[in-house]
Amino acid sequence: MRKYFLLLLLFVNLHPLHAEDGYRLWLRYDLITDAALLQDYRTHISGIYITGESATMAAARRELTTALTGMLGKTIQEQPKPQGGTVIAGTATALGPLLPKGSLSATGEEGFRILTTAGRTIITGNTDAGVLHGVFHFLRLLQTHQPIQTLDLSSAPGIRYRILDHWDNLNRTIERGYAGFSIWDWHKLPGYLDRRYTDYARANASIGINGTVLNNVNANALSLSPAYLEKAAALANVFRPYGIKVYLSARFSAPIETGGLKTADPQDPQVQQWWKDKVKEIYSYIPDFGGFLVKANSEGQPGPQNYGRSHADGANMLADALAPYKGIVMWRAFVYSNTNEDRFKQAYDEFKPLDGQFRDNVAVQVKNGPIDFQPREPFHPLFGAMPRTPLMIEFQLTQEYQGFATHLVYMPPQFREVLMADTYAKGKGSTVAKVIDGSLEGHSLSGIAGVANIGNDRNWTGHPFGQANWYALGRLAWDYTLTPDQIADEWLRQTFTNDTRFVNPVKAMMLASHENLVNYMTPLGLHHIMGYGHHYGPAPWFDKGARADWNPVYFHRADSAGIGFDRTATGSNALAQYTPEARRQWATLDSCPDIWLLWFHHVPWNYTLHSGNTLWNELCKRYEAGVQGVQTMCNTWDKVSQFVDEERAEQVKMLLQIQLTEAGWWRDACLAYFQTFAKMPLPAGIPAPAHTLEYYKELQFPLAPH
Ligand code: GCV
Repeated sequence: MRKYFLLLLLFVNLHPLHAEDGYRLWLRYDLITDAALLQDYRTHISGIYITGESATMAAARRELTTALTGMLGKTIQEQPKPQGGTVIAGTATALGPLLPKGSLSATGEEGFRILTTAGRTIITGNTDAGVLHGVFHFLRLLQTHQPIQTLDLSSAPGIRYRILDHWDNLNRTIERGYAGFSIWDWHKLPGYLDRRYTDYARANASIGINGTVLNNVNANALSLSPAYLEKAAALANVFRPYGIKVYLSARFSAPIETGGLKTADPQDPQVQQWWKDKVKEIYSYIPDFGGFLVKANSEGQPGPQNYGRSHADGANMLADALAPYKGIVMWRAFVYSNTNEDRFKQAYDEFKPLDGQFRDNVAVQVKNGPIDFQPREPFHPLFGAMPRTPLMIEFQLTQEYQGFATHLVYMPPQFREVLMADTYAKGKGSTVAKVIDGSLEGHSLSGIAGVANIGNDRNWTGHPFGQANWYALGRLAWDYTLTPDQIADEWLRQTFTNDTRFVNPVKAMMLASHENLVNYMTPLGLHHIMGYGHHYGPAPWFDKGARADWNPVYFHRADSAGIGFDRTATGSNALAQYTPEARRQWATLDSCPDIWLLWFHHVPWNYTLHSGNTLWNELCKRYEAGVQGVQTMCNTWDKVSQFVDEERAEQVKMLLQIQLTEAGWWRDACLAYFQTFAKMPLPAGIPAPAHTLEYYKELQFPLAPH
């Protein structure tokens, strides 16, 4: 018996029951193992003192207690009054004389100040939510092993609406979701509040996300029915203490579908009244409801154009209903038509003429690029083109076009490429970031949204590294001057370990990962060449889609003369939608950097690129470089995974192997296909495709997630 007991003990030791499964995200708060640092932190932190009784301050108290106790390995409790080593948290008003002189005006409604004085750490802000953000920042400093002896820092978000868009359906499936089912258990709501909802709110508050759109933009009108509003209200109650508001995607035809009206025409007084009544009802359930996100007249969704009205007419009707409650409308510009000669141009053509026609509480939400979240896209030409309208930017965290939740792709380099792109709308320096933070035109409404990559998988995002993109979206929305390097660094330290033998090589791997993906999927400006419908794997040959602009052949236009979409004046002239200065970089074969080439030009196969290689040879080399890049990632992981827990080490290893196989599949299938046009041999060092082109063409994935 005793023998079995000892064996059991041994087993438990080797495989702890509470294995590291990724659930805790970047809020792990484990004991600090660096003895000197631990000693230092213990000296500076003896207890906490929290002023304020709100639910938000209660959350701050819980977070500080749990986190400090965990990291310092001793019980940290509230003290009756501050002393040396106390961490004090409260608003400026609540702290009163405890707060030394110093301005909080720069911290606004959601920002914070952290300072050390008389041996105490003070975390403060103008609001409880600001204090909570400060608490999370302080904990981030500890988790990333920063010095805390002499802190004096202030921070405020650069962007007002920092939102996650969930494409979650009421039946718990997720459109383009790869991490399980929806975390919203609609059936059990409102009575059953999964602990996950609180942890979701904590995670978001820790990175400054302040809004969540609960349901898919391809919306079900039922989400606005009383039964579902009650459920949404239950979630809003959980999120409220964390400074997070709930928004809903509104189906434009809801007045017909659930209201019994004959029309949803935004000029119809009955329809307008229906929305006013509906909004009033929503606020009776959710007093701080954020507003609506709307996908209208896009991919079959109903909208104002069904009645001969414009996007502005539709958005303004909803905006008028929301205005008395300070709610906003996020009206999406993701529209494309089959009649435009170039899908690239449609959103600009439809929306630019409406500039100045939207109400003050409307933001037009524009995808980062003109097509659809491709691995690399030029910035959307609407940025800078609608000076009288606040424009939000929408990024896609869920990896619809970037390898699902199977590929390790760290997106901030891509986000940064877009945010730092210069629109030249008001001269040099008119970056996309300045358009969307409102500073270029003085808009107070500013926003950034990320299509969530979250599901009910134990680790939330399917791939353990998918968490980094969620984390980064929040951090960048708060402060877009943070570099991808800084964000990766802090995420790795909190999520895995502070050991630089792990952090440095893995950070390098993350920073290279997006370019690797572009190379093995869509190098040199190729785009939209993935499998039809589910978007899994390569299918550049596909030409059977019901609409021309759903077919890869429409986008790459390969023929015996060359490859690429001519968007110059000799082609669709989409380039004319950019300012002359912005367009110049892409306008000619000479000026266009190789990485953007096939977005804008139809290029002869034997044309010599800036790299010195012919187009065909460069294409082959890039595909191969992408695959080799993944091989390097595998090698790196094999060397450093010893520094982290076995469970996540193994998960990432397996996923990287799948990524390697799929990268090779992309390279082989694409090169086998494009070679039929280029009619040139593979350059030296590029392996022959593993299978025939027919083999790749015949692969079917009817049940791939989509
Ligand atoms: C929610 C792409 C996706 C669709 C998505 C759409 C959108 O087309 O494939 O699934 O629909 O974008 O952003 O509305």
